[in-house]
Amino acid sequence: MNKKQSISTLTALAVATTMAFGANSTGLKDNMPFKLGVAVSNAQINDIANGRKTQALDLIKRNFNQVVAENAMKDQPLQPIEGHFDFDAADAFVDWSNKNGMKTMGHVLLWHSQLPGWFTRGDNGELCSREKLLDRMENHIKTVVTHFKGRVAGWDVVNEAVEGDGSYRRSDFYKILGEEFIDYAFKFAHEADPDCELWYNDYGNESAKKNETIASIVRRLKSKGMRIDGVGLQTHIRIDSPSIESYENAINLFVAEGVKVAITEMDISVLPSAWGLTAEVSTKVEYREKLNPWPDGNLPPEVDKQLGERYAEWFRMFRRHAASIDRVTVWGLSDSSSWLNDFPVPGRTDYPLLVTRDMKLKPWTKSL
Ligand code: 9MR
Repeated sequence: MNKKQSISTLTALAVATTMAFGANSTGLKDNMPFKLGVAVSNAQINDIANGRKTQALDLIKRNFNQVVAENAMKDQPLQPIEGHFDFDAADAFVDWSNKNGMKTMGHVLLWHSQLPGWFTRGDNGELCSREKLLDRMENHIKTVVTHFKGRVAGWDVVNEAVEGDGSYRRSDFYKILGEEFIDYAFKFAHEADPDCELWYNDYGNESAKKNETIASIVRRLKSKGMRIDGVGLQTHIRIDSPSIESYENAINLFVAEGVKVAITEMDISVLPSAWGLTAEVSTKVEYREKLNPWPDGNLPPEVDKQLGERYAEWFRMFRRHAASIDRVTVWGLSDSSSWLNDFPVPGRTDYPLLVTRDMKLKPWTKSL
């Protein structure tokens, strides 16, 4: 082999290696039959916007090939005051993720939470008229979708419109427009960008009743010839519940409606359930301590092992449905930044994610 030949052999090898391991070198994403995603926090987006290089951003690039902003693209941050859009943080995030070749999802166009007060109300706090709400929805959705056109692969168009008992959530949107607020939201999004994926997203899919209503939304939109690409199952679960079968049933149900599914916000809380807490003030401290059993940031090895096994079981189920699953996204990078540390009880120490507080991949992530 002459020098020229050996250089071209080396170049070919380098290209093949890059292709095999992905542009951002090997990590968890390279072992998955679907995209592996992570929600990016406001603090991380701030680092991106300021050009800071951090361990967190390196970990994200190496291990994930799909991202979504945990908060920065919700209605409140994007249009805090009617008519005043602020895209700075979101633009920095989306440009960064596009540059790094990650599938970028938009979260969220219409959600009853993190919604600025002006959106559904009049000057005196009363519900606004039907026409006013439709006008505001159309303006917000079209402005936002158009702004990110070609840079965001898809949007959660509507989030959490259905209750656990299968009824529609009595949100302001619902009170003013009825269930058709969902149809309007999908219509406006599609008109703004016909190429954009449109998703419905919700939590608590262990409820068959909830899933039935979501499936009926999919059917309704499809029967009107409208676009809906998939249903997102948030998957905020616990170490001991719900059952994997209940989620597998949900996946089968939605797939039978002819749409894709995605696991959009996965985390597994290891802390005791706080629901049913007494309101009796004198018992508060005792309850707080009981509810926060591992406050020093060290999870006992046997609980960590249980957590790893629970993640592995769920990923085995996801792998079985890989042909229908667009992505599996975890709701935050490391335990220190999880929303679960402050919800529903503020100031706890939870361990729900794939990366430890000292920014190391948990050893059991190798088995996912
Ligand atoms: O993780 C988000 C947290 O930082 C915000 O304070 C909260 C605001 O309501 O929203 C959290 O993310 C939610 C997501 O947008 C929709 N599904 C439930 C998530 C956890 O509450």
